[in-house]
Amino acid sequence: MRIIHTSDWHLGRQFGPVSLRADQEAFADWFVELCRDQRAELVVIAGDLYDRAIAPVESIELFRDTVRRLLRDGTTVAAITGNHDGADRVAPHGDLLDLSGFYLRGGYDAVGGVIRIDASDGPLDLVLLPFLDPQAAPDGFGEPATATSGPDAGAEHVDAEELVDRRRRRTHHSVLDTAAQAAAAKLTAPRSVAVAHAFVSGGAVSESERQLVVGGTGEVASSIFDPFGYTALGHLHRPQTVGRADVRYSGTPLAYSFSEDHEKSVVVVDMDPAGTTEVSTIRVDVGRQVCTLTGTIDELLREAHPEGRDRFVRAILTDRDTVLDARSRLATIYPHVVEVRLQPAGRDPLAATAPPTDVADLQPIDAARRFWEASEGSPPDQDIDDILIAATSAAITGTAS
Ligand SMILES: [Mn+2]
Repeated sequence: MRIIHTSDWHLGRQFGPVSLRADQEAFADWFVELCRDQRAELVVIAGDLYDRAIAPVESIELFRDTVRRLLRDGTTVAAITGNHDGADRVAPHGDLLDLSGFYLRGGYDAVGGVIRIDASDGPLDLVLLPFLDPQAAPDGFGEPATATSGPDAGAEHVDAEELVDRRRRRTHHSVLDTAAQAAAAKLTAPRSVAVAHAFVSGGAVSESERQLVVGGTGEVASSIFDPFGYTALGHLHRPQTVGRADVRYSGTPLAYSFSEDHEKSVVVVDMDPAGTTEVSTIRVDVGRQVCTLTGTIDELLREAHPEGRDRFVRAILTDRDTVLDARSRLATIYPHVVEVRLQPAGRDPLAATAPPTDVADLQPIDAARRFWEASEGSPPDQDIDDILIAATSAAITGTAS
């Protein structure tokens, strides 16, 4: 059977100030067409269906319409919620949707279950593991180092203090591991697929994701997925494998930040009746790519970079003098410029903030000179140095007014 794996559609997302609605609609059309051409039997969408917990109505309609078209073509569809989705709003009718061949799961409700798919070449066990917030777990779920942890625990009496302590010990790893192992114990088909939304250790983050991870998602070990034949992951926006070839992130279908200047793709998994897989990727050829252009404004306007005409552009201007109307001037050549950053040549913002190692021995005037050089790109000239000497000695003797 053929499975197509995608994730992180983030419907409703903006790129800076620009709506991505048209690009997301183009992707949906492209994707439905692809699944038809590829004769996919099962489509899995590994979370972050929407960009925010309360998604715009037009995004909900786009998602529904896309799933409906896939179902109409005879494809089974499975989707889980990610950390961006409001699970309670996205998946409350999951059990009803099962009847249509659309398996949608979110939150803790049905976690640990196995869905039997009867494919053309035999049965498949499907395990849906949505993003699980450890703080929202039911008591007794995913608590490490207790004999009673597990989805069926909770019958024994524990006092309030112990409950709080157990809650504190729960992690993303412990709740996901509990859910995955509960499902693994119920596998009976000769092959299985897990779908999860998590940050698996060893995965490569891009600039844009680091914030998200620090903000909410702890790491989980890839060994959680050992029991499953193929694991379709969502959360990281760059396509990649983690641990083994059959544990894989599809990445987003579109570039959602300037750090995503890599190719976007969906994953095609061919699985034989015994569960042996052959995995390949197909490049997504709709949507706007991104690029970062660096130079003075005159350079960027004069030596027009042809790749920038079509793409979302981040311009890093190295002019040492003030640049007026940079965005509108750049837009005459790069119509999709969405970010302009000033980074005057020779100045290194990172060097200016790196803490010196010998700070205890440093005299104030030396610290001032170093700071000047780090932020301006060259040592202070005589006039500036006089000012620095006056300022630092005044600060020491307390004569500053
Ligand atoms: Mn995401």
